Amino acid sequence: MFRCPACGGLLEPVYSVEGSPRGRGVWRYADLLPRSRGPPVSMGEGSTPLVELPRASELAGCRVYAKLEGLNPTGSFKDRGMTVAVSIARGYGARATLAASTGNTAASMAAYSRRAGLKPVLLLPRRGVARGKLAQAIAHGAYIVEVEGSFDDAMEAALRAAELGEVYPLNSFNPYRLEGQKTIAFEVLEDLGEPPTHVVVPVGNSGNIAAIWKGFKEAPLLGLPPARPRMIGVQAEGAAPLAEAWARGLREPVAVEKPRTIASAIRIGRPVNWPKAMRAVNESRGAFIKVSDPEILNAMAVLAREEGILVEPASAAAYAGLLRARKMGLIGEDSLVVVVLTGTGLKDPDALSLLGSDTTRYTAGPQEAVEIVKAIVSR
Ligand code: AN7
Repeated sequence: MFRCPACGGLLEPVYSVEGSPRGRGVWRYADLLPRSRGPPVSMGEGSTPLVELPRASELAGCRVYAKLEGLNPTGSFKDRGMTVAVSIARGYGARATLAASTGNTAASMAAYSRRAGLKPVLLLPRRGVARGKLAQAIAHGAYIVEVEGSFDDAMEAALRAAELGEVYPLNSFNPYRLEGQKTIAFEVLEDLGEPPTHVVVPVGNSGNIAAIWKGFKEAPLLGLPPARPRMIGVQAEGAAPLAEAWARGLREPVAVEKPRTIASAIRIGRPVNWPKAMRAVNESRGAFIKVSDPEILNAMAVLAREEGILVEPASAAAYAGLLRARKMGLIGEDSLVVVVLTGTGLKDPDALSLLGSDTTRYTAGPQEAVEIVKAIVSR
């Protein structure tokens, strides 16, 4: 399933029709989305805010806008792909859905599958998923198998289980997922008013960066302005199969056996969509780069404290990547950069707690509390 019968490669839908955007959200671009039998399984995904980041721009030394994907129904960009793929699954008459996940796909597929009346089955790396994401999947009544090993081990199990044919696979090797996710590019072009020079995206299984690039290439079919931003894919140092390959000039990812990073969403050592992602970065004349965990936490703190935007570590990696790319001279000061902030910070309380500081917290009785407030504001 989802492999080319001739060469075994990844599948990619193409469109010959031209259309124009109508309505809101992902389905605003229905003319360039796969059609399913029956109405789409939708709950308002897409049409997320594109906001200017004044302080983060100053710090980066170029104009920066953020696409707030954490405002999707289940808190990440995954909902864009899920509305399309789950609609197709229901149209096919599937009864159960399956995915391996580092957490956000799990939450999204569980929610959309239940909405469609399908039974969600998840393969999750044991102890590898942020608490809030696991809680979401549980709340939606997903069947959860915690796999001993990494996400990549869970993915291997998912590929084998999908071969059984009894269950509809919803990982991003399913091309319908990426069709929904490409709408990020359409929205950026409509909302920014001028084409961005760079789009910075955190990379795990590497589907999203490929999806967004496909969106930019198809945008003229919708009457949107042509744009060829450089796609910058950011990985965490301890889980950087693509950034490592890029640095060494290799054409294939350098597999990571035991991926490590605070950014659990992108703790992935063998990205399944790598051929599409490599092509996107090559065609757009972009780059893959990597950032350290301290850089990720710093970026998270800047976004939270200077901009009021709470994201998870994987999303903060994109902004950390922009700072790094500016220092490397990869992105110039005249650039107009869109950073895709892929998911909300609310799902990962353990990561958030690393941002806190003892010097700003007090315990006191009501009387003493007033004195402390006085002292703080007069400081
Ligand atoms: C917040 O949920 O792979 O490069 O199983 O949750 O398309 O994989 C999540 C990935 C970036 C990377 N930011 O996107 C999963 C999963 C967040 C994410 C990515 C993920 P891809």
